[in-house]
Amino acid sequence: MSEKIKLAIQKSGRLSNDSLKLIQECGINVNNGKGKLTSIAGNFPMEFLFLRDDDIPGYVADGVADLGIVGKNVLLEKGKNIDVVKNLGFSKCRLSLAIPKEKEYTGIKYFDRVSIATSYPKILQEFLDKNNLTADIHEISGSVEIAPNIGLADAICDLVSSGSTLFTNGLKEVEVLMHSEAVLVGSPNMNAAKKEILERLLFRINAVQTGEK
Ligand code: PRT
Ligand code: ZN
Repeated sequence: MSEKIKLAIQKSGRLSNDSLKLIQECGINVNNGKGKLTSIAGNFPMEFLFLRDDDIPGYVADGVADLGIVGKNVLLEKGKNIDVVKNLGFSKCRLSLAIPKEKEYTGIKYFDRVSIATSYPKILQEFLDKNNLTADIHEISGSVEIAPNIGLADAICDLVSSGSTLFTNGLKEVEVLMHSEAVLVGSPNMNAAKKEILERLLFRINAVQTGEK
């Protein structure tokens, strides 16, 4: 049987449509019918795995998938030793600290000895350490913006794109920890045949991106 490269993409969420669109623009047929967890491209040596985005870095690190499309934010948070093969330029956002809008922001020392709610404890802890700050991190998996209003935390660290969620919840963005976008990640342990398929894929992605400029 000829070699296929396995690409993990988000099953449903903010990355899904643009990931599928990119693959289709590369001329690769992908069938992601409802409920499907895997599928095979008819016209390119590629197999798809449809997963939760949080699981993608681990699957690529373990070699279950050869490639994945995931937000840089999730990649850094999971801390897996895999390569960013290409920045994809969609799903742009930033990971930021935000505080209640009526508070006066005095600079980064504001965050010393406060409590911060986040779904990104690792990236936040690294930021605090780098700035010699001690804070109490509350890890929560969703609806982080509600935390200050219900008295769970003094501040939040979450993804922001338009800023309207912060605004609606009476918060203001005061520090940016990182800028993020979707990235193509790859296992460092691909065999020669898979590397050759990756080169063909990258050639097509580059052509798509050049065409969009
Ligand atoms: O189910 P699964 O685990 O696969 O998906 P998920 O719910 O964990 O992730 P999903 O689909 O919400 O987001 C996937 C990726 O999209 C993220 O990891 C980011 O890389 C990227 N992305 C880009 C965003 C946003 N923009 C974004 N705005 N992810 C989340 N948000 C949320 C943010 O958390 C906040 O609640 O949108 C809200 C803020 O948006 P604005 O426009 O009001 O500022
Ligand atoms: Zn997720």
